[in-house]
Amino acid sequence: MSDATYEPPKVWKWNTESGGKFANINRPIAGSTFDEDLAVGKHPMQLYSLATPNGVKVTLMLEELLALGHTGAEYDAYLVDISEGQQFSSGFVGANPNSKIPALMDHSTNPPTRVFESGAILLYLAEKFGEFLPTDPSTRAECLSWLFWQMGSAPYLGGGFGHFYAYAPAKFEYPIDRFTMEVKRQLDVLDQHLAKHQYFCDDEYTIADMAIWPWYGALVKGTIYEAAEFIEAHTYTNVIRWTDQIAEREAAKRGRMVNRAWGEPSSQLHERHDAGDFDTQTQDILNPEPQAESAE
Ligand SMILES: N[C@@H](CCC(=O)N[C@@H](CS)C(=O)NCC(=O)O)C(=O)O
Repeated sequence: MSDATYEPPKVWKWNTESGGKFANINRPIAGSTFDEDLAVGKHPMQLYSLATPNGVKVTLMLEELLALGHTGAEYDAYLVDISEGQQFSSGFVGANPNSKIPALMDHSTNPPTRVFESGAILLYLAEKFGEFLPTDPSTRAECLSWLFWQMGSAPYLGGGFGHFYAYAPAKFEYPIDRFTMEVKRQLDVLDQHLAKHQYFCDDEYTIADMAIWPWYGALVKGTIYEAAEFIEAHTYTNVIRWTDQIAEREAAKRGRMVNRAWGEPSSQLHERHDAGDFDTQTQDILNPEPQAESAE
């Protein structure tokens, strides 16, 4: 156990020097900090996002819809650099009063429809295009149960485990222990389900998989928090099978690149305004050019 103790004062005060990787963007108040409109491109769907697990959920879905031929799902994806505080512009706050990516504006409606919260965006798109959400009431209930499971569970993974294991200014045994226990329990829930089912709703790839994959698939592959060894990720064999299966989907390969501004240059597509944007990237992968040092 850590011997660090803390006696809370009667009234909490905002300590702007609290430390941690994201201390500069964390605030106890909501609303915009500067005036700036959102850019609007030519397509029906305007996405303001970043390729974190929450952002990737939406681009997985949009790319799947486009692969099925839904031209109404054509989209412009703008990069929101949350480390620079771009989620606090007046335009972004108008799209999402919660100041978090992803935020979607559907310009095919008049007036445009704003949708925030990644789960709500997945559900909105699934209902609008009639895809990736079963219509049979029982299967639909199973799909929505897993979708909402993800929305309720991932904060323990990201805000709990990830924060204290990877981002906090110091390592404290108590929170790391508590959230590791919970995250391993969650992985076991997923693993036991996937031992009996190909996807979360039997053998159908749905918005439930799209919500869970960017978080828990990345966790077992060690691409978030570099914790694969610590949590013994290799023991969750069914989660790994499912993760690899989804990674093979062409739409998933594209979706995970959109609004990505780190990693291998060939894995990044900062903004997406046209399906052809990926072709340029594919050529880079096939014919790699020596890359200059990137400032990102
Ligand atoms: N429940 C939200 C969570 C969104 C979220 O936490 N987004 C993070 C990036 S993954 C963010 O924008 N953080 C910026 C901030 O906290 O200021 C969702 O699923 O859309």
